[in-house]
Amino acid sequence: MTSNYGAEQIQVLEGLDPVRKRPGMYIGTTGPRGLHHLVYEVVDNAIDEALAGYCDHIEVEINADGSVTVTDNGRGIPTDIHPTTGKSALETVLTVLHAGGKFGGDSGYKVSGGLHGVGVSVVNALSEWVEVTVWRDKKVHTQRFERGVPIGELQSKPDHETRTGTRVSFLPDTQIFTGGIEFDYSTLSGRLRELAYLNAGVKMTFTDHRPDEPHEEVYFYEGGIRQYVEYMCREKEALHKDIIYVSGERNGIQIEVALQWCIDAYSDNLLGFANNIRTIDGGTHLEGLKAVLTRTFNNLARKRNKIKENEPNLSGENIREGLTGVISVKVPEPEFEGQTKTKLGNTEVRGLVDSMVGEKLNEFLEFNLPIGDSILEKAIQAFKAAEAARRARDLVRRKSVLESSPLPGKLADCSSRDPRESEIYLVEGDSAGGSAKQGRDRKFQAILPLRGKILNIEKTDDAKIYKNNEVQSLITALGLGIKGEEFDPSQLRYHRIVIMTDADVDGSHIRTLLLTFFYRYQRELVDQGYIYIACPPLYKLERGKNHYYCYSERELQQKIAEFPANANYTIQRFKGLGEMMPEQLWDTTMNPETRTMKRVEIEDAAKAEELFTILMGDRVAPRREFIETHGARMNLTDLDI
Ligand code: 0RA
Repeated sequence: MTSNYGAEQIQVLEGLDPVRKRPGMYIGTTGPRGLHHLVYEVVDNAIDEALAGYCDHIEVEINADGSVTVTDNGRGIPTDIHPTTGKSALETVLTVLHAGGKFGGDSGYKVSGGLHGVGVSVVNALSEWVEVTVWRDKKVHTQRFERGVPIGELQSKPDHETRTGTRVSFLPDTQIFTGGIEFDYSTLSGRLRELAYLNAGVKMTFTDHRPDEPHEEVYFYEGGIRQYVEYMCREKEALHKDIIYVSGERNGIQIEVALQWCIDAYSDNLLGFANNIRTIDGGTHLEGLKAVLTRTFNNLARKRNKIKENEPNLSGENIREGLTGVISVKVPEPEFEGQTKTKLGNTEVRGLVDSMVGEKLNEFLEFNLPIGDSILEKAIQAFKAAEAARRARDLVRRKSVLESSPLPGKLADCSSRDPRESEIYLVEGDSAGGSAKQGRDRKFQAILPLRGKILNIEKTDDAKIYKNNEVQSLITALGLGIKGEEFDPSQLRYHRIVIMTDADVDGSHIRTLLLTFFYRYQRELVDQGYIYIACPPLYKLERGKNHYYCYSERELQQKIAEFPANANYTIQRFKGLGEMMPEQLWDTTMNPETRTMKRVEIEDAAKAEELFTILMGDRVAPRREFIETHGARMNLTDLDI
């Protein structure tokens, strides 16, 4: 082992005051997302220890008091005294901004970056208290901090064991996180599972001690992203048995790719990660991968005489049809771009991915001719289907030009012609549509009732989608064109597109489906923030002449708890929007003065798309299981990550 960390390597930077003054600068928001970033920050440090080869178990616990504990079996934060600060390295790491990152050296791979990677000191600054325990040098070292300030010195006691590692417990500060400090189980479990997939061999244990019976889950994947792809394809029928996997390192950049084509899938689902961060907006790693796939399979197709000399190449989309894949790169100095910093910008990565994957994929295909052939067969089918779809679209376009696309009959339009003030509510069924039509302000609110399940997009192709009546009404009502053509925001007839469905499983199903449609076919609408989710109440609580609308079971229980012990009250549960009086719907859900709406972000839609594949899969059994176990959770709060 060459690493020799001395405290002197820490450079003295700034204290923590700026973090408490402007938390948003460090963690993005002080809402739920920022709150959860605190956990990710500590976990990232432990992951870095794992990537450096010193840690293989990370335990995350939500404690009964709402605090979080992260324990790893790494080397432990150094505890020796820093020559210039005169304080321990541990205290320095916890109280000095960016100090943790200054332990670069030869300790291995420092991967945190981009979204997080701000340092544990930020967690310390934004916590009511932090307690750190380090096992190192046969001693147990502990220190406590409150709002970033050390409470007493570092305490060191002899340890009878020789274990090493770090434990960080913290309670987020309610003075900072004014919206509350409640951690969401599924948000954390989702991320920890993802990290376990991305870092093969690292065991993640997640325990929630808040319920009476603690709930524990273990995520441990020796196959890493191969198993991730396997998991994503679990309800689909594979085109080839073994997942295609290539990995390697070029110019200090680690590249890993896992690919699986499925027979019964028609879109492509490629997830990109850079330094363990999901790059929703893509970037150079995905560009490199797409380019090499297109080139490799076109070359193969010509070599195998599947396309003739005078025939055109297959498009990238043809080749990726039915493909599920993960690319994970680890870049020493990542550049993240875009508004949400979720696009990898390092230009060198494109070529490195292209050449590394190209070499290894060609080698793989040489030894696995039948796999290559069946992928090509599928791509050629996709090519033919796309041709048919193009003809179908031409037909639609010609028709709509001739008829100047009349608005759908069941659209109750608003009177305003100014898209900036106009809203359209997409509601499920005629009964809810009726309430909404009567309840709305017709000046700026339009209603479009959609019948039942609009259609099964996963199982069909573009041509069928555009022929579907409900989709056609949706597209014409919104004033939109066709996928693949330039999105022209000036054509959009409403700047708020509000999905308003019942708060039950069917409602969430339809919401998922609509979000998937927008995500796949009109992504600009999501990107530009035009899509919203209405939040109708679930209950009406009446007591005497007062009434309250409650938007969750918890809110209802909280309200009831405020009543005196023997209070008389009645609860009305709204089973669907159709059950609400039009004016109730207006007051609670549609009136801009009083309503709550959630703007859909790209991650929400991406999540919906993932769920959609499960919900719409051909096999009924896993789908039922999914709805039974997750139906209750797939509520509106899930969209508020
Ligand atoms: C600085 C230097 C070393 C390890 C760490 C920090 C470290 C930080 C955290 C935070 C959570 N878990 C952690 N584990 C380690 C290297 C120590 C050495 O060279 O022995």
